[in-house]
Amino acid sequence: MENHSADCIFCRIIAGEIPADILYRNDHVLAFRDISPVAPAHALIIPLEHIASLSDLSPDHLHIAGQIMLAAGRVADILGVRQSGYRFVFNSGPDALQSVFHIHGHLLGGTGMGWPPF
Ligand code: IU
Repeated sequence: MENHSADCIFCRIIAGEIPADILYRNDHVLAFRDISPVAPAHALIIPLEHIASLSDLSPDHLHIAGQIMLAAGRVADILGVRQSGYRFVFNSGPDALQSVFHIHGHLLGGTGMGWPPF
């Protein structure tokens, strides 16, 4: 696997070393249910390639960034929230409370949400 990090829990989920409730996988991304959901539907979409955060994306990652966005609609379908609506959120850095440093989009749905989110 490209750029696999043995120290990264999400790389270990990708490698099948740690169990996860997998919803979707293709050649570029993996989606699984968040272990501590904050909404009735809460999935994480991650690239198979280890990239630490949104801020570490470069133009070289254009294809993988697109694959992550494309997967959101597919995962929303799988979770049954495509029609009702959902939010796709990337926490990046300390103020946003990023805690796992393998880029992941939180797909949140299954309930009405407020705005702004703080
Ligand atoms: P954050 O954006 O980095 O704060 O989100 C990390 C998420 O990863 C958080 O919602 C955790 O519940 C979730 N998670 C997980 O689903 N499985 C794990 O093994 C670990 C964290 I560690």
